[in-house]
Amino acid sequence: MIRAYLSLGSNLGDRRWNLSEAIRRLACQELIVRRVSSVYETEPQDLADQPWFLNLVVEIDTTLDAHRLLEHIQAVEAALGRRRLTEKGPRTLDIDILLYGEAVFQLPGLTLPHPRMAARRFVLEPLAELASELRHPTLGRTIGELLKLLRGQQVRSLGPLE
Ligand code: GSY
Repeated sequence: MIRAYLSLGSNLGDRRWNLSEAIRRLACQELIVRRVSSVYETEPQDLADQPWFLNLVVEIDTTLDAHRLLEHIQAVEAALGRRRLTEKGPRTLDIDILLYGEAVFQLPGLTLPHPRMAARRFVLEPLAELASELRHPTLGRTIGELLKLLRGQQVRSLGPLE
């Protein structure tokens, strides 16, 4: 069983419903959703001219290997009619694997830990809520320490999802 952390985001349609339905569909025999962070309304990164996102992080235990986990995530995104109007633009649902145990590797389509997680407040803020003492496998700092290094990027907590 591997402990992993996933980042979920939505800025199209019913954002809150997209997130809760995604969490419901992620859970299966091979994947237990252990904890869900608060929901955060977050300033869009990469492409500023788009609606603000709702983001959260889920802590899971899974017996799926990293590639099967990615396939499972992609199936959940597809089932929710993932729409993405442009590459960095609005989307109904985005799920990223942030951490998969202590795994460190780079393969086409999957890099672990997630290569941009330490630069994103919309990831670190909800992740720190669940695991601030967790040490990033390659950066050697805890999630709480990485969060303190970030400047800018507006996020505000909206409390629990349900
Ligand atoms: O990488 C996930 C999609 N995404 C997001 C996001 O989820 N939240 C915020 N705040 N900005 C984002 N830019 C992209 S791309």
